[in-house]
This record gives sequence, structure tokens and C-alpha cells, in this order.
Amino acid sequence: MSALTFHADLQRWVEEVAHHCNPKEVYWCDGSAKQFKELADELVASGTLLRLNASKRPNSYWAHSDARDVARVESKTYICCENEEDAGPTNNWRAPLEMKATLTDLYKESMTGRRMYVIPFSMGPLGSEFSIIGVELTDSAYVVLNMMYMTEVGNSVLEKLGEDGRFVKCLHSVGAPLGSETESDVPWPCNPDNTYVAHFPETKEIWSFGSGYGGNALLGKKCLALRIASSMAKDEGWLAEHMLILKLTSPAGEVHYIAGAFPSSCGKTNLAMLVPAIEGWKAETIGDDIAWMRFGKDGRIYAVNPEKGFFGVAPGTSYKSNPVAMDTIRSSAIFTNTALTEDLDVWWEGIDNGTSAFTDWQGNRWDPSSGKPAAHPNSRFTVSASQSPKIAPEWQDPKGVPISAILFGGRRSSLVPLVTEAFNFSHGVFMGATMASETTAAAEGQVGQLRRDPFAMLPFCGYHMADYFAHWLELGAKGDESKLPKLFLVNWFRRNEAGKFMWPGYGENARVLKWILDRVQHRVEAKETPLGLIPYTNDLDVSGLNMSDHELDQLFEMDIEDLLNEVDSIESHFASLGSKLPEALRKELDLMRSKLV
Ligand code: GTP
Ligand code: SPV
Ligand code: MN
Repeated sequence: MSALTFHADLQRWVEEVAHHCNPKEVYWCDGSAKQFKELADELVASGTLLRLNASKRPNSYWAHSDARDVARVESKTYICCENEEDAGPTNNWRAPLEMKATLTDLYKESMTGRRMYVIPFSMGPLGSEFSIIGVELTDSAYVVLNMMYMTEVGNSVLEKLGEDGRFVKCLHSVGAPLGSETESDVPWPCNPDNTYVAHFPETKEIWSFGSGYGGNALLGKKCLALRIASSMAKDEGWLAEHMLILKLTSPAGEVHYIAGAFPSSCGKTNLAMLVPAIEGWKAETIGDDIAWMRFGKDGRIYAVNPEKGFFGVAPGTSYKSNPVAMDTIRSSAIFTNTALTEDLDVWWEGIDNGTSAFTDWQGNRWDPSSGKPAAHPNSRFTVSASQSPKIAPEWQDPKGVPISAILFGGRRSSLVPLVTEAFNFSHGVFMGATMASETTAAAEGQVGQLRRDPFAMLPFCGYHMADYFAHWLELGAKGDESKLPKLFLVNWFRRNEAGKFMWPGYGENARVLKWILDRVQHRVEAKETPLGLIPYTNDLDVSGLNMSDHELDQLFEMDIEDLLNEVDSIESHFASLGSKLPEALRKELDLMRSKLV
């Protein structure tokens, strides 16, 4: 046992789990660079990690997963509360006792031949009254290294916990015991046939089994900071959201903070690291994936990024699309499921740096004529946020940053305009509640299928989605509308008849943000449409973009027939959420329909 903790409940839990899972030893993670190196060296020796070319990518590693364990598994993610009704129709549900019985059987001796790591971690800066401490027990050293980049880990957390501090118990096993001391291990142990990512919001516990990848295994991120936290937030009157947080400074020196909910792999990291394509504007990052928001004393909404690192999508990242990310990952990063160049640097589709892949994400010689991508579409980098050259100085301010605007956005190849402002807060909640997006490789399953993903929280809301909408409406009603963030729907992904993106995106998105801040500051009027308020042509700065008036109009085109179909589709979306759907949202839908007919 750790000499450092006198926390009886923690000690007892660690002993219990060790007794049941049967690891060969228990390893307390102290958060030191020495331990990081020790574990990384071991993983290199055992073949899980490959050390990248030190002259190109110092202190960096590459891992490739089992081909069956490459993304979040929504079909195996469960909310286990006493009443099924509390989980709601969008979550998989199991009774807590039933799920615990199933998993207790699976965990039995599941760590045989492996070490069990104890990772004390904090989501949010230590010492902030809003931070949440967790302890993850895992049999994966790869998970330890990733958690060290993504969260605050180690002795400082144990000290903060003291003898009786509260923490979220996070249990993780890859579910691949080694039969004997001498059995050789595979590079990426996992158990895809028996994968479960289970949440117990009432007792604030997380039990994950069978997967070593991303959000399935780094339990501080989606499991704690979104699913468990969203359920706590509902009870305590705050919000835990799948949102980036961006700091924008105008040429006149005005500072505004913007949050944005985009579904997985739909542009949060890129917007959070935006390099404005328009003169004089400056952007800095507060966070790229999760925002915890609550009212400040002045009646404004403040947002905190509870993470310490980025677990970002690699494909599409280049010096052209996202130079800030490229600079952030120049050293001390872990790459998972990217391809490799011949001289052992990383490579992915769209890296656009004149190199080419030599081996694919599984480590096999890549054949460009195979038609298969070299990097897995959900390949990712893990890196400490402090390495970013554009991290805002206040990014870990415990009280957070005041939010002027919240964007909702998804991949919509048609129908949804480049930008639409909500008529008011409750209409904005309607926009969030009805947003839809074409699916991506961030989760198992088919890519490109349009689905409703309310507030980009479909896979991450820890309770009934209709209650979640009601919670947003209630918070809005508590606030003073003039101090609440203004809400907007954006779409960088509209395509023309030829299937090409109509908007250049990335740094050019600053043009849309400029208009949004003009609206926040009441500097420009906006045009009313059935969907919301859109810019008058001259108010959207497209100077130097080489876009014809016709192309610009197309980005805002609304076809009445399409919109009526959308109304029908929202109608069935709402119906699928059952009788708890707030009346205010039904009214918004009626209002939208009435504007169309
Ligand atoms: P998660 O980490 O899964 O939550 O994803 P994310 O929302 O942070 O998405 P990210 O910014 O990593 O973008 C995912 C993919 O979308 C990348 O391949 C990007 O290159 C691409 N992308 C991001 N922004 C834009 C944009 O403005 N236009 C276009 N066309 N593509 C974009
Ligand atoms: C997402 O899917 O939204 C991610 C990646 O940010 S993961 O952490 O794997 O969930
Ligand atoms: Mn995400």
C-alpha cells in the first residue's frame, strides 16, 4: 500500500479490487517524470510502444491497437441507475446490481499476470472547489501514460484527498489475464467480445472492461467529466458539456470567450486552436473537448476546462489546417493508430508535409494502391495542453472564463446554413436539442449516417435526455437574458452538388466568429428566417475569400420543402424522447412550423 495515503476507504477499495482481480502487484502512480519514463521504457521493451525518431519527434511514442478496439463503443456503454426511466431512451440501461454481477464475474482474476496501477487524478485544477477527484485502477500502463497527459495525476491528488476526501471510483481492466508468469503478452491486450463501459451515477462509480482505447479506458474524460459529471451537474445546478472553449481578442483588444458543442470528430479541437484568417484577430485555447459551466457571482456563465491535455483526432491535422496542434505535438506526445514513415515519424491522411506513409496503423507495410487509409480514421495524439503555443494564460483559472456565445454545430451536408442565431435562449436550447450530425469514426459503426445528437451529448449524457433539456431551460430561466451567452447554430460542412465543402472552414471560421461577436455587442442587425437570424450579406466579412455572391447565398439557402421534412423529423425525434419532453420545446417546433406554412 502507498505510504502516502491514510484514506481508509481508498486503501480498502484498492485491497478489495486487488484481491478479486489478482494482479501480480499493485503500483501507485505518483505522477513523477521518473515513473512516466519507467513505464514507457517497459512498454517499449514489451512492444506496446515504439519510440519515434528522436531527431524528428523527441520523447514521443507510437502505439497501435488491436484492430477490434479502435473507438468508443456506444452499444456497450451503459447508465446503471435504479430506475430505467432515469437513464432515458437514449442510453443503454441495466440495473446496477445486475451489471455489477456480470462485471464482477468478468473482473475475477482478470488482472492475473499483470500489474494493477492506482491512478489518483483530478479533473480540474487541484484546489478548485469545482474540481472532481477520481482514482482509476487499471491493468494498462498505456492508460497510465495517457492519463498523466490528460489529467493531474499523483501524490498531490492523494494529499488533497486527505483521510476522507470524496473521489469517484473508476475501475478498468483490459480483460486479458495472462495464463502464466511466462506467457508472452500481445502489444494491445483487450477483450472485444466482453466489453462494457458501465456508469453508476447514483454511487458515482465507473466500471470499464475489455477495451484499452480512448474514452473507453481513460476514465476521467467521457465517463467521469461528462457522464457522471452531467448527472451531478443536474442535481447541483450546473452544466457538464461536450464543448471547446476559445478565447478571442478583436483588433480593438476586446476579449470574448466562446464555447462550442460539436459532436465527436466534428471540429472542436480545430476551432479551439483556430488561427484567424482575418487581420488583427487573435485566438487562444482554453479547452478542446469538455466544459463545465456555472453561474458566476455577476450572473454570467463561467466555463472551466477540466482536462489537462488533448486527445485529438490526427487525420486532417496539418500545418495548413491546424498549425497550433502541429506545434503542440512536436515532442512529448503519444500517437495511437497513426501510420509511420520509413524513418519512424508519424504520418496520417492530410498531414500534407511532403512525407508519405511506409507502414500503416497496424504496423504493416502500406500499399497506397490498396485504397485503404494508412492511418486509422480515429487515430489520435495525446499531449499535454501546456505544450500548446496558443494556450491562454488563464486556461486553468479555477473560476473559469465568462462565456459570451455558445455555438452548436455538426456535419450537415445540406439544409443547415453556415450560421444562424437563436431568437432567444429557449430557441437556442431548441437548436441544441435538435442538432444532428453525420456520424464519424470516433465511435464504432457506420460513418456518414445523419443522426440527432442533441448538444453533441447523445453518447455522453448520464441521464434522461428530456430531463437534460429541461435542466438547460431551467438554468436559462434563472439567468438574466442580457447576461446569458447568445446561442448560435453553425455548419462548416455544407456541400455543393459536386459533393465539395462550400465553406473553406478552419481559420476562415474566424469570419463567422467575428459576425457572432458583432451580434453579441449589438453592432449589426440580422435577418429573420424560419430557422433563426442570419447575417445581412454585407455584415459577413468575406474579403479576400474569392467567393461569389451566388456561392455565399448558397451557404444560407433554405428550401421550404426540405425544412418541412426537417420539422417532421424533429417531431419524431421529440416523440422518441417520450412524455418528459419540455413543453417549451414543443412550442418552439410549432413556431418553426407556423413560420414555414
Ligand atoms: P473529438 O475529439 O472526437 O471530440 O473531435 P473534435 O470535435 O475535436 O474534432 P476535430 O477538431 O478533431 O476535427 C475532426 C475532423 O474534422 C478533422 O479531420 C478535421 O480536419 C476536420 N475539421 C475540423 N474543422 C473543420 C472545418 O472547419 N472544415 C472542414 N471541412 N473540416 C474540419
Ligand atoms: C470523442 O469521441 O468525442 C472523443 C474521443 O473526444 S474519446 O475520448 O475516445 O471519446
Ligand atoms: Mn470529444
